[in-house]
Amino acid sequence: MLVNNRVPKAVLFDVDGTLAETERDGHLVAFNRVFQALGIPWVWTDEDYQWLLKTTGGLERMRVYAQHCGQLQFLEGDGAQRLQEAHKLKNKLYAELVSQGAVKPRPGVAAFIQDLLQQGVIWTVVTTTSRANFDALYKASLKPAGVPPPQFAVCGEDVEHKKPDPEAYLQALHRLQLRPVDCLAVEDAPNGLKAARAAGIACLVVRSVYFQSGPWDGAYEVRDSFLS
Ligand code: XBP
Repeated sequence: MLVNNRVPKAVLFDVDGTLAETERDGHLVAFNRVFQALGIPWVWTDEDYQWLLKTTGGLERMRVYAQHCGQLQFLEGDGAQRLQEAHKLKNKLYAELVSQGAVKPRPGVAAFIQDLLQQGVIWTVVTTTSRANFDALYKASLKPAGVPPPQFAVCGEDVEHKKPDPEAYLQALHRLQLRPVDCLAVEDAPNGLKAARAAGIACLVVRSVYFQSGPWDGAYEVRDSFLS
């Protein structure tokens, strides 16, 4: 993949929706199971979740939903603690789903990354999901599909501000000791695109199920698949 006629030195991949349809096949399923298990009176539909994905971070997403429904008891005291427990349990269930094979890499992603490595390009992960989620996905889904390990993974715990803030990308650039112009980001969602662009990095968008329509302003290229 050329960016401005040059092979980039590093390609920085988002995880959720980009490497795999983790939101549809993992996180959303786990959220709804946890709500039922903990007696939280919420059932998120695909349509709800599409809107909720505008908020990055699982805990932040639940808080936005509580606010949206006017269920302010979940925003402080015992209620807030319940949401924190729900979030921990969601990630545990997510890891279980992933280890059971529920989340497959997106078609062509392994070959795309292998091809980069053959050209001497570094691949890294820049996500604001929890580290345990990426580790579970790598072990159970990406590695068995032939995806070599990334040089490193910047994850949600490493940053103060999640995407669309550029912090995760800036941290990756610092660790790589590379300039933005030497890198390419790969994202599936407007928030990720914004984060990459705010860090000055060109961004390839590979649209995922919940992000069929942009806005994709500033994208280097927008595709539907790693195969095209
Ligand atoms: C991905 C997310 C995450 C996951 C859930 O962010 O939005 O919130 O849906 O992960 P990014 P957690 O696009 O930066 O990878 O529950 O661990 O937050």
